[in-house]
Amino acid sequence: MANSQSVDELFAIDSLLDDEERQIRDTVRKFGNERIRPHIADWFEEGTVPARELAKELGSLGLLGMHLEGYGCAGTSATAYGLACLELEAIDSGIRSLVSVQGSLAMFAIWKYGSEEQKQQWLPGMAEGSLIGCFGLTEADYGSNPGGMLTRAKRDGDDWILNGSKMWITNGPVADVAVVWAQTDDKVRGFVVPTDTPGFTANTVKKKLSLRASVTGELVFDDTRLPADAMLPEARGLSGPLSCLNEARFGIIFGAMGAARDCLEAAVEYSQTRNIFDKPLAGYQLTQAKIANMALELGKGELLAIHLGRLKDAGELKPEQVSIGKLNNVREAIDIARECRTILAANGITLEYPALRHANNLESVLTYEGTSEVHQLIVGKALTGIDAFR
Ligand code: TGC
Ligand code: FAD
Repeated sequence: MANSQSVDELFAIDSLLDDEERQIRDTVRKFGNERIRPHIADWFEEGTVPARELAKELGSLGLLGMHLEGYGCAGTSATAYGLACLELEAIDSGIRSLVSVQGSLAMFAIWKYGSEEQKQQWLPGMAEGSLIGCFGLTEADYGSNPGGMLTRAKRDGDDWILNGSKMWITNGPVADVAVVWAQTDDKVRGFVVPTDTPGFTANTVKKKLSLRASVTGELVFDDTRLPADAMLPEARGLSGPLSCLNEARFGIIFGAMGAARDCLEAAVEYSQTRNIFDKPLAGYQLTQAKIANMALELGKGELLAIHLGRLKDAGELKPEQVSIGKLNNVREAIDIARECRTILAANGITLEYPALRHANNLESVLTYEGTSEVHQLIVGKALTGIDAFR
């Protein structure tokens, strides 16, 4: 429609970004639209993604570990990284997951807690996308409560012997390297595990109804022998892995708004051209109320994301503020995706339109990186001073 505005225009989002941030956003948007969007519905339907090929392309765009400094990483602002996540998730949450897990979880853990040798060995290849990483924290019976993990690393001379398993691990079956968290006699520690180590197996999780364009797996460690220098020296206790989660949750705050934007754009366009009772669906007050309400939540979510990005760039972002963003933006995104599906009606249940694909993906996003209930409890604790987890 000639005079219709986007939500970004309505909220003047560009006025909050600098030239570099706008340029990064536009580059990632173009890449996503040209390279990935034409295939995404098929990949989702087939339950596949060419992770290795895409990792190299994402790496050559500088998107892997992009807000980290050195070791081949781009060293952008956190806000720019968030905007890249938004554009990737506007295509599919699975693609943003690939990038989040690589950059914010596996690479960040090595970058923040690794020895100089570990950083030199792994980070440049991971930044260029020739090596894929995964991050093993969750176990089948310990998701929200990772402190209860059973996976254990025991000393054998100078070596470590790892036993146990990790579940629901993004990129696990395609990874070259796994960052694995395990109990030791000295608290929870992180280990850098090349996936060709004897005693390491990765099994693919099948029959998923969500995040189908993402590889999810189980990691099994059966007397996996690791050298002494496999341990991340600077992480000791649960704060190590939990601090990595802050990084990935931050990307999701932006990313979820990308999925929501994609749904809303598709629904608005559809409503402008779909004639119902002899006039466009967009011309009905009920439809406009839906669209206006969704636009408010999308715009507010983007403003919140950028605000949190600015705090992160100033080194002031607190974990409970990350929880506010993840809780709000994922919850609103899934509501928007479902509401858009109602506008698309029967057409909305197919992969011809993105709304139900995004809604299904957002079911995982609502659960991973801390369920919405976990984030309510984190925010609740911040507001009341009382820990209600146990
Ligand atoms: P609690 O006793 O509160 O804390 C243990 C230690 O950790 C510190 N800490 C944090 N440090 C940094 N950042 C945070 N966000 C932190 N939260 C806590 C805390 O200060 C303490 O340090 P210290 O030095 O005193 O030992 O721990 P708890 O056992 O009570 O658990 C707290 C809880 C429930 C919030 C935490 O376990 C949690 O966040 N659970 C959710 C688990 C989760 O989010 N897993 C995600 C796995 S990765 C994933 O899903 C990837 S999805 C793929 C993708 O991203 O695309
Ligand atoms: P549970 O912890 O069993 O939770 C069950 C229910 O109980 C939830 O509703 C939860 O909110 C609620 N609950 C939990 N605690 C409380 C409480 N104290 N009070 C009230 N209610 C509570 N993990 C990784 O380590 N690496 C990955 O790469 C990774 N990728 C993933 C990819 C996908 C597609 C998915 C679906 C998950 C992935 N995960 C990964 C795992 C994810 O982080 C966990 O699924 C998540 O932390 C929740 O754990 P759970 O599924 O075991 O649920």
